This record gives sequence, C-alpha cells and structure tokens, in this order.
Amino acid sequence: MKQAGELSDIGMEAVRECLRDGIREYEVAAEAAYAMRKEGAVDITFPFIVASGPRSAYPHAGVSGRKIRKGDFVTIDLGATCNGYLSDNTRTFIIGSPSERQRSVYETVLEANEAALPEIRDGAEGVNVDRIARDIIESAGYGDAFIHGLGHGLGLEVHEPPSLSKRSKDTLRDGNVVSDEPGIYVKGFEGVRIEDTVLVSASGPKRLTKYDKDLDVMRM
Ligand SMILES: [Mn+2]
Repeated sequence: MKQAGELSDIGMEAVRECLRDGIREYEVAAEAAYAMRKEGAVDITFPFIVASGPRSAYPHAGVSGRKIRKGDFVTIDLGATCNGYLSDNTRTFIIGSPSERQRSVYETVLEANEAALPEIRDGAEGVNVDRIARDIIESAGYGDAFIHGLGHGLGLEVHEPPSLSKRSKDTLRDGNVVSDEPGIYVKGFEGVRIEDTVLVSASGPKRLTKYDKDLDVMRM
C-alpha cells in the first residue's frame, strides 16, 4: 500500500506537469494514468476524477471534455493498484491566482484534513475523527457543503470498513488504512477536496500519500 501511495503521488506530479489553461479534463486523466502505469501501477484503482471549475462542486464528477480555464479549481482524485492493494489520493489545484472566496474554502478544507490526521490512531472512534474535521468546516459556515463522510477504509477494495463518518460505529485499529478526505462543494460556485491515504500504526498515523497541499504550491 506504501508503494501504491507513492505511485499515486507520481500521478499527481504528472498532473502538475500538464495542467494549464486550455487543456481538457480527459487529457489530464490520461497523463496521470500513463505516468502511474509506466512506473509500475498494474492498474488504476477507479475511474479518475478531473473536476474543473463549476464541475468541482460535484464530488463524483468523473472526467469530461471540458477545457480547463484560468481561475478554475481542478480537483483530481486518483489511485494506483499495486500487487492487489490500492491507494486513494485527491488534490485540488488552482489555475492562476485564487479569489478571496476560493482561498477561504481551500484553507478550510486543508485545516480539516490536517486536524483529523493526528486523530487517526488505534482506539479512535470513526465518528469522533469525522467530528473534528466537520467542526472546522461547520465553524467556517460550510457545514451543509460537506456532504460526505470524512473517510473510508481501503486495502483490497476502494471502500472497506472502518468508516469515518457521522454514522460510523467503527473503532480504528493498528494496521487499518483509511482515507482522510474532507470536502466543500458549493453548487453554482466550485468545490475543494483534499484526500490522503493514512495508515493507523503503533507509532502514530502515517500518510501513504505525501503530495504537497499548500495552496501556494497548488497554483499553476
Ligand atoms: Mn476516497
């Protein structure tokens, strides 16, 4: 799974290299898949998401032929399969300079992602880990726009127990691998999701996806 995480970061770097004003979403998805397969991914984990501009307001937007434009958020959700095990990795890029609203939405999601990370430990309740991220998004006024759970287990399948969500009854144990993926989705505007694959271990949470996520680094 560590290797699958590294391959997904290679995919994200390929996205960075090709993202520009005028490129189509499906071209970006193709570049990411090619880079990952060339480095040893035997498969891609699921149909990638490349959701740009208004399409980023939909968490399961898939990929379209839309041309990416200056000022767009572009949410990339991808994963690699390696020796039967999976990774799940999401970053949101911005083409050009963020508006004030884009910056505030992005920083809120990043804060939620980072606040949840240290709580992904043996013995933690899934509902409580979700709550930590959700509180941050609610305080920023976007509670209604965080329309899914914080995370899910993964391994041989993309979605496995344990879950991190409002309704989760699961307790995390050493050796579990879960996603940490808060998001804000505003129809008629845009959306942001930031996701890491995280290992629960005796020495604390370990991110298996390590790609940068500071907004200044995500500016293309
Ligand atoms: Mn996921």
